Amino acid sequence: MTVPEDHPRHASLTLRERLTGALHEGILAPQGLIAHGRGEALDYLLREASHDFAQSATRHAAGLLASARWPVLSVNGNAAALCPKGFAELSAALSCPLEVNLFHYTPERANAIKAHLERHGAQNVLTQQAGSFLLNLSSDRRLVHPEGILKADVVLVPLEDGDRCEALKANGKRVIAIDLNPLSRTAQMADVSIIDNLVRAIPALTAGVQNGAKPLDEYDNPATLKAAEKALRTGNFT
Ligand code: PTJ
Repeated sequence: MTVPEDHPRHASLTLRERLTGALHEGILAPQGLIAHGRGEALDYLLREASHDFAQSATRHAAGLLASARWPVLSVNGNAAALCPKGFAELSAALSCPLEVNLFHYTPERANAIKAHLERHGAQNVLTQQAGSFLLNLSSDRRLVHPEGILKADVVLVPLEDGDRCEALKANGKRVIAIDLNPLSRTAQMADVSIIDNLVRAIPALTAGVQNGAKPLDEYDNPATLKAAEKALRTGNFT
């Protein structure tokens, strides 16, 4: 459906349309709708805004990505459905690959996501390559590409909850997570956790990279997580 421009929840309803469309195109896992609902609820509590704790994490993350030896942007079904052009632009700004990495993996869906990203301008999209595995991980997120996640020193992990962040760290990588839930395992384990909606965080990262962002001299991720949790629990954003 076309969401009326003057609807008070236009932006949110448009994202829902993007996701349901992506489900029908074989890009989104059905479970992705449940994940999105959780994110929507948290974003509602954050008043759908990027707060100080998100902005400083984003600045630091942009600096880390820009100064990385081999940055890689991991993309799952939700990320591809919500923000395909944004990922293409961030990948171009960093001259780095996007890599499709899925929890609910099928080769058909990985290829559909790659084609979707390319339709939105992405130039360098990797999928898993036979025989390449991330160690210490038993889910299908272990399937990687040797010129992508396997070789990366810094990996951007958007919107997932679970086992992979720990495995990436055990494999010596720095992890930047984007997750609206500061209590998720991924957010807790990452080096930098951007507690913000992916659709705001990705363009902000691109702007940071284009404006020559450098890593902050001092950055405290546990403090970021604490500030975000406090804001969510109290509704106080000062
Ligand atoms: O495409 P696949 O097969 O790799 O599957 C992707 C999903 C998202 C289904 C899978 O990774 C999953 O089940 O994730 P979870 O465990 O539901 O975790 C998703 C996390 O992302 C939760 O902490 C949500 O709060 C958060 N989240 C949801 N929407 C957004 C978000 N964070 C940032 N921006 C969003 N738009």
